[in-house]
Amino acid sequence: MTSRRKFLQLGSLASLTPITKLFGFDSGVPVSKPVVVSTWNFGMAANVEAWKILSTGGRALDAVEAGARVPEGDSKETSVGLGGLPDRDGRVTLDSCIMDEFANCGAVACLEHIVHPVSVARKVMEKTPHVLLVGEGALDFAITQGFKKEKLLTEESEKAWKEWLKTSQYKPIANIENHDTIGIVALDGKQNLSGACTTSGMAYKMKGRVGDSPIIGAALFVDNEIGAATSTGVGEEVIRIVGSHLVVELMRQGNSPQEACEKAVQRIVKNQPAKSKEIQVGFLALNKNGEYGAFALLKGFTYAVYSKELGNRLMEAKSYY
Ligand code: SD4
Repeated sequence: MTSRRKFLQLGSLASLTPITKLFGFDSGVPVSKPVVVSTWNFGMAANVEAWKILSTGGRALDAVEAGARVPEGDSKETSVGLGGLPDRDGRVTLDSCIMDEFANCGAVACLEHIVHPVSVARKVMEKTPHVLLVGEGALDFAITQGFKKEKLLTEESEKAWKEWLKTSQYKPIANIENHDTIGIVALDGKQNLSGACTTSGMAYKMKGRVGDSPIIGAALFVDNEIGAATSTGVGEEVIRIVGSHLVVELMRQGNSPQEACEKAVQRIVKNQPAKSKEIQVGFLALNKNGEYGAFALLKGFTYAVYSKELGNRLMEAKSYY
């Protein structure tokens, strides 16, 4: 499979820290643990931070959080964290979740003013009896945990929003900046899986709109016996099929990560044949053996893989259309 994929870019070589060899294969290419995969081009930079943790024996949970924080803190990324495009009222509202190898999970939705929602999601997981906090409650909780309130709307994003207001038409455009979410899943040296997902959601969405990204089972699911999956694209379509959970369950039934992602995408096509031609949804999955796969509705879905053998590579997923 890998040989048929287009390698878009070769990144730096992985650290040579001794790592137990495993037997993951992507159609012939062995992938040892640890390994991290993440969505879109910015997955390359996210993987570099995640790899620093994974290659020195760290935990997948710490790696995925560190990776997700990269685009969150980058004001030039207009679809995640700081600099994210706002809702139709000009508010930047963030959705994020995280899940570990014990099925612990935490999430925040419609969170404003905090640059790193993934870290707030982790605090929800670790410090509260709950899984999901939203809006004002999530913000109040973040403040109690020491997060600083900041302005997330940058000059550029405000300008783009004001331009959008001239027509005020909500029409997500496939593969461009109004819907790139980072989903990141990793398998660490102890063969434990974790994942995280973070986004500013669909640009110019309705006030209060929450997508798939903070919904455990939709944009992220981890089952440490089987594998982990994450999604990107039009969240409503992912929620309708509980996409990432579906991908993991398909892997449980014996499908490879690639087959599982393809079957989940086919489910969207079956449900919404006409609409599915015009929107983007992509799934990315990693199994317990370090085998990965990705598939999207439309062409153009990229993802980054980092392992000792491969280094950091940007790949283009195959697509249904
Ligand atoms: C959402 N799934 O809010 C997110 C957006 C996204 O790539 O993934 N964009 O629906």
